Parts: sequence; structure tokens; C-alpha cells
Amino acid sequence: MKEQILKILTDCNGYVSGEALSQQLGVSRTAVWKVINKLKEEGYRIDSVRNKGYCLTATTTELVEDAIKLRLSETSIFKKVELYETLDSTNSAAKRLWQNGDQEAMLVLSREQTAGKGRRGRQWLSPKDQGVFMSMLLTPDIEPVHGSMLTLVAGLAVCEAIEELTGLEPMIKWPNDLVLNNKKICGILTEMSAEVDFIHYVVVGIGVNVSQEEFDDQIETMATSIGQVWGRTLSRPDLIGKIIEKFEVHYKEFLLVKDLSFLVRAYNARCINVGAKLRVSSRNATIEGEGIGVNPDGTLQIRLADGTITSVNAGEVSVRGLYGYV
Ligand code: BT5
Repeated sequence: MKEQILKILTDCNGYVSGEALSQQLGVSRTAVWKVINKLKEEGYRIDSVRNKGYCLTATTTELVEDAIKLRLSETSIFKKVELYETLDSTNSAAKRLWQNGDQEAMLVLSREQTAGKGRRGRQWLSPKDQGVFMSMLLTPDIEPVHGSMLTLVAGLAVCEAIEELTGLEPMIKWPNDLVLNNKKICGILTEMSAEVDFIHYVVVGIGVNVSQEEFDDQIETMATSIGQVWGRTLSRPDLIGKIIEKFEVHYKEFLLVKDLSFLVRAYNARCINVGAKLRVSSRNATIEGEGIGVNPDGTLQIRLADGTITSVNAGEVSVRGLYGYV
């Protein structure tokens, strides 16, 4: 019932009487009043005026499940949203849910992660209520080799979301980081379960540093938060809602086009690798050169010292001037 009342209050854009709510939902006015109080406790601002009823004046900035659902469009692919107090990792949880039969697009969020994952077994520090820790469980009808392109789709979406909400201009460090003032504010981890020619699911995990004021010694010099740079605390429901909004637009296009040609220009405009001196280490070699930009297949084009142009599709990329690479 909470969700329904919230929806009515949001849609009406004014006052709704307790009587109207109780009739519409077939419950007592006391029951309505109790739900309104619960919503207030969750941080929604609701005016109650005699003879007029209730009016939602501000949606909550608290991270609660309804606040996320409220921000998803009616046509959203995410029909299911799960928010946890704590989880080992939202990516691992999404995979477990899929294995237990939840096989449609879904959003898994947590207030904290006790074993947040970076790539290749690294760690993602996820302190309680200071960041966004979310995973999108997707079942795209694409070739398994194209699964990793979703990291780039998500990176652009997060970048645009932060830009729109704060006016800040984060840069994307290909393939999976976002940086502000040359420090990392977001990391993306895409995992996949597939057969040679068929994807079971892709989990795109996004971690954003929202309000940390300090960081663990091990990442202190390379990490920052939106709050540290912006000087204010960004509402996590707003950020999550905006990321999903941006992601869904690009995702739908991606499923049609099946490559990244449609976002290469927007991506490269925000890509810190472009024009920068790079060092790319892969299992068998390390190369150095200047970043040119991403290709429609998601690889990064690099000009080597002898002028040859090559493209890399994975590996650790160091950008001169970032994270201690001088
Ligand atoms: C990443 O890996 O950047 C991917 C991070 C993905 C995290 C999300 S949170 C929701 C979802 N559930 C998960 O379990 N994971 C995803 P990588 O490029 O390997 O970077 C990891 C490195 O970043 C670490 O080795 C640290 O050096 C650094 N790091 C760890 N925590 C950080 C933080 N909060 N902010 C900035 N840097 C951090």
C-alpha cells in the first residue's frame, strides 16, 4: 500500500484527501495516516492540511527501495528492484538471484558491501551509506564477445548522470573508471555467464563514491568522492535514478545497433585517454603510446611511438598523470 500511496501523491501534484486515498485503496483513514507517517520517517516531506489532505512536497533523499522505484520510468526494463542493508557484493548477489530463478532484468543495491569486488580479484571499498553500490542484471540478446561493451555503455551513463545532477564534468578512464580531478570516483565491473554463442546474463556492477570524506590509506592518493569535489551531498536515489535513465536510453540503442558506433563521439569527448600518454600492460606485453579514442567495438585505439596505430581490447591502462603514473 505504501507504494500505491506514494504513486498517487506523486502523480497528483497537489493535495489528495485522506478520504479519497482510503476509498481508492479500500482501507481505513487510520491505515492511510499510518502509511503517511511511515513515509515521513523515511524522509519524504508530506504536508498535511486540514480539509485538504496530503501533499508530497519533497521526495526522500534517503536510500529506500520505494525512492528508487519512484524514479524509474513506466517503461523501464527493471521491473524488480532489491535493496539490502548489507551484502558481500551486489554483483555476487545478482548472480545468486539469477541462479535461483530470477532471470529477468533487475536492479540489486546495497547500503554497503563487505566484499565489494574490483576486476581480477581486486577489492572495491564500499563503506556504509557513503556510496552507490548497484548491479544491473541483464539478459541481452547479443554475442558473448560483445558483453564487455556494456561497461562502456554504463560508464557513459554514469558520467552523464553526474554531469546533469551536479554540473561537474567527470572523465571516463577507459574502460571502467570515472575520474574527477584526476582521482577515481567510480569503478565498473561487468561479469557474464555465457555459452560460446549465447549469453545467460550480464551483471554490470557500478560503484560510485558519493560522500566519503576520507579514504583508506591504500587508496587515499587515487580516490575521491563527488562530495569532496562538489562540496555537497548528492542524493543517492537521484543519482541511481539518473544513471538508470541514461543507461536505458543507451542500452536500448545498443541492442538495436549491436555495437557502440552511436556513442563513440560522446564517449571520446569525455575520455581521459584521448590525447594522453598511455601504458597498456597485458599478459604478454606492455606497450606505450598516445590514446586516439575508442572504436565502435569498444577497443581503444593507440598511436605507438613509431606512428603505427593499434587497438587494444583489454589490459591494465595507465594514463600519465593519473593514479601515480608519472
Ligand atoms: C573497479 O575495479 O574499478 C570495479 C569496481 C566495481 C565496484 C562495483 S560496486 C557494485 C558492484 N558490486 C561489486 O562487488 N563490484 C561492483 P578495478 O579497476 O580493478 O579497480 C579496483 C581498484 O580500485 C582497487 O584495487 C583499489 O586500488 C581501487 N579502489 C578500491 N575501492 C575504491 C573506491 N571506493 N574508490 C576508488 N578507488 C577504489
